[in-house]
Amino acid sequence: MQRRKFITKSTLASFSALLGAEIVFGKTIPENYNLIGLQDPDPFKLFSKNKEMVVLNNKPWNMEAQAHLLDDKITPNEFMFIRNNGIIPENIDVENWTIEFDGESVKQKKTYSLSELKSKFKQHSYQLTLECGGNGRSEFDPPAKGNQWTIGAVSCATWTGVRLKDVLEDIGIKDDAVYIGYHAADTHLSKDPKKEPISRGVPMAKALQDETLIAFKMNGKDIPLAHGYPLRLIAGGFPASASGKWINRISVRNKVHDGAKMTGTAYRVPCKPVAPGEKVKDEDMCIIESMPVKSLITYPKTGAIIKKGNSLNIRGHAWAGELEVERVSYSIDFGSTWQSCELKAPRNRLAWQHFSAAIQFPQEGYYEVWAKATDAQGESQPMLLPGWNPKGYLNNACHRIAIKVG
Ligand SMILES: Nc1nc2c(c(=O)[nH]1)N[C@H]1C(S)=C(S)[C@@H](COP(=O)(O)O)O[C@H]1N2
Ligand SMILES: [Mo]
Repeated sequence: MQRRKFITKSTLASFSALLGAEIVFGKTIPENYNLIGLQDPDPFKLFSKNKEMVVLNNKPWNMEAQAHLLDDKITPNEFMFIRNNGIIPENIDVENWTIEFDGESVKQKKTYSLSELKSKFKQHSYQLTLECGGNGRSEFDPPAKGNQWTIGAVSCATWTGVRLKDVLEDIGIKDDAVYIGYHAADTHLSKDPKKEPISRGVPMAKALQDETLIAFKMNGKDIPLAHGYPLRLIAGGFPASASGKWINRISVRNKVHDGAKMTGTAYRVPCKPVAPGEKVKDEDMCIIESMPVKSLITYPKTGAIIKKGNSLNIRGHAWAGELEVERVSYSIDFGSTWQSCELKAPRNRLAWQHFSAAIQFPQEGYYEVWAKATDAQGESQPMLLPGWNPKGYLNNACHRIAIKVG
């Protein structure tokens, strides 16, 4: 007969430390037992996300959508991807939340409370596309480390806040300003308070655009905690890593901001194309700015079956970083021929655009419907992978869905 094994004294002690309480009958806990108190909370409930969202990581929390979940014209919270580099701040004190402006290129440091920001400056709302620079990373070969995003790290919600440029004007900026960098309240995974999980920014020209906001509302409500409550920077069209969540400080720099994840391979790609797997010198890496043209078929869901003779109405969104999308085409013959989709103008600059098409199929069988967008400068999506880069950024390959007719 085998004797039941119990957890060791040292495991028990570490469990108690993690729980912050003595486990009173701890001695009788069997080996390899999962204490409820140490299990992860349900992330769908915790973040009010739809059950079909896909969790890529729990330390830190990272979650993506699937194409069909992004069908809404304005992305609701339940379908919005979450990308965290560190630990979400706890016990946020909104009443005393402030944002400080400092750096070499401010005439004077200045701090605003949330209510000052809201009352002193005009408020603006824009629908803004946020796509993680690593969206699509899972397809690169050789593979790139990091969250293995498929296609779901993109959103387009309505953000309300004050223009960063109005605040910068109030503060007074020196002529040598080059870049702004954000600082935020999240904690580094090491829990070292001296380390920031991420501190990125944008060039001055981007900081001064009308649509660059210090936002306090998402889709008309307080920003959800996971998305930056109570204050976040929004720089639509740039990799979403430039849109700092939980921000409490913005530095106006007289050089390119050198905060966490601004250097090395982080959010930087080879300035010129390289062979897959090639080592790239640091000076040959360029910071990602405007995101490339891309599109997503959000209806129907891949695998849909339609009756013979019926036409299929597809729809989706297309976006092109800082540019407008000029055209979206679809193909049902693996890219041999392309037909035009109907394409709507964006609600405002930097918002994704909606496309649709009614497709006729020549006969029963299996098809793949491909979508391809082209931006205002004539740049189109590649059908398969774009250029390889060390961290697997900027995969803007065409999206496709499978359809059976008959
Ligand atoms: N403070 C802070 N801001 C942040 C991040 C973070 O980890 N901490 N992640 C960035 C990255 S990499 C992305 S893609 C977006 C994701 O925004 P979301 O989680 O609201 O979708 O937030 C950016 N802002
Ligand atoms: Mo990101």
